[in-house]
Amino acid sequence: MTEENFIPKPYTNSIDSGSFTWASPSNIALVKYWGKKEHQIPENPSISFTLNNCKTTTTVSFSKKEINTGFSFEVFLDGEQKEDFKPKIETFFKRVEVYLPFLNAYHFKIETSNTFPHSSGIASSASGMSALALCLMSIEKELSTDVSEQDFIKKASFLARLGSGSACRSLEGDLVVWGTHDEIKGSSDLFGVKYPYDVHQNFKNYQDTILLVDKGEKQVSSTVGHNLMHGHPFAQERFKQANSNLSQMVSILKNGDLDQFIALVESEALTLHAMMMTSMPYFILMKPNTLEIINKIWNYRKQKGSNVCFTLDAGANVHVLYPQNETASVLEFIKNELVAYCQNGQYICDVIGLGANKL
Ligand code: 2P0
Repeated sequence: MTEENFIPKPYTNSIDSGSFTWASPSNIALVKYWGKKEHQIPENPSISFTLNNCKTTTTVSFSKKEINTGFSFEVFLDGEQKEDFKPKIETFFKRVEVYLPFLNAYHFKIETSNTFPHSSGIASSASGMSALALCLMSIEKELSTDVSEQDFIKKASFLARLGSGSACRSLEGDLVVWGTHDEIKGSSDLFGVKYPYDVHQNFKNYQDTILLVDKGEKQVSSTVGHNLMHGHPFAQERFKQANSNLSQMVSILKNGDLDQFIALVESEALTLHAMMMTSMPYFILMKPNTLEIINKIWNYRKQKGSNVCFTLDAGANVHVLYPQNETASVLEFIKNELVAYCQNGQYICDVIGLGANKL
């Protein structure tokens, strides 16, 4: 498939106004996307768990304009107008205009809210951009007669990617691959696909407790972060490693080997941060409490023979991952030993989920 396949045929229906609402989750990468080419094409394939509780709900209301004078939209977060959200959406609209030619014909009111605190350091771009892409696809579906369920999700993921790369992994569950990989059937640089192979029982209802270590503004925007991989001395090796890690992940997901899973997932997290520490300019996005938590997790795992492990996003928060059968004991450990390292003692319990849904 190529980008051209996503340009729609002339619309057959006409519609003056309406409104659609979608809820879309965040996701946490196991093999990380870090580095992209032009047009939001990833340098390497990635795979993520779709989350269940960390979601963005977005309503897009639209009404036909009298004259086509560029994009016209307003954005609200929790009922409050957000001027500072507009540039990112304007950029998104420009990128997707050729694929959604109706964007110029309507005025849009975009109302959004998150189930997680806005400045929690949990990226809302994945859930936010996927929810917005889905609402726009619902409008397109009204304007066209022949959009299959499969094409709908594929194009929504394609559009979400153009808003924010990782957003294309937030439409379906419970594992999603984005980026072409020889061993993963149907995988594409253009959109995320539901992981197509067997997944061992060990990974069903896998738990993710997000420890909010630092809720401040992101030190490095993801766009700046990805750009740091251009000319990075270790970039090519990293991209190769991500490919081979994804190959390994395919067998781990099949055989359910949790020791191998833990080693791969933690290594991916630390490699992501190592890339940032070794770029120019360089950044340390972990905080002292991030390291305290990592060491506590390692000690606990050793002492108790637990399968708990961690992963990180491009920030200081820690995602604590563990199998469902350890939920009670790991939550006890988190409360007793890790909450002290969270800002205001805050953490969010999540579990892998099934993807976005229309409300
Ligand atoms: C990921 N992250 O795979 C990686 C790991 C964060 C750490 O994708 O510039 O918001 O919008 O394409 O997707 C965060 O970057 O970046 C990210 P853009 P995005 O989840």
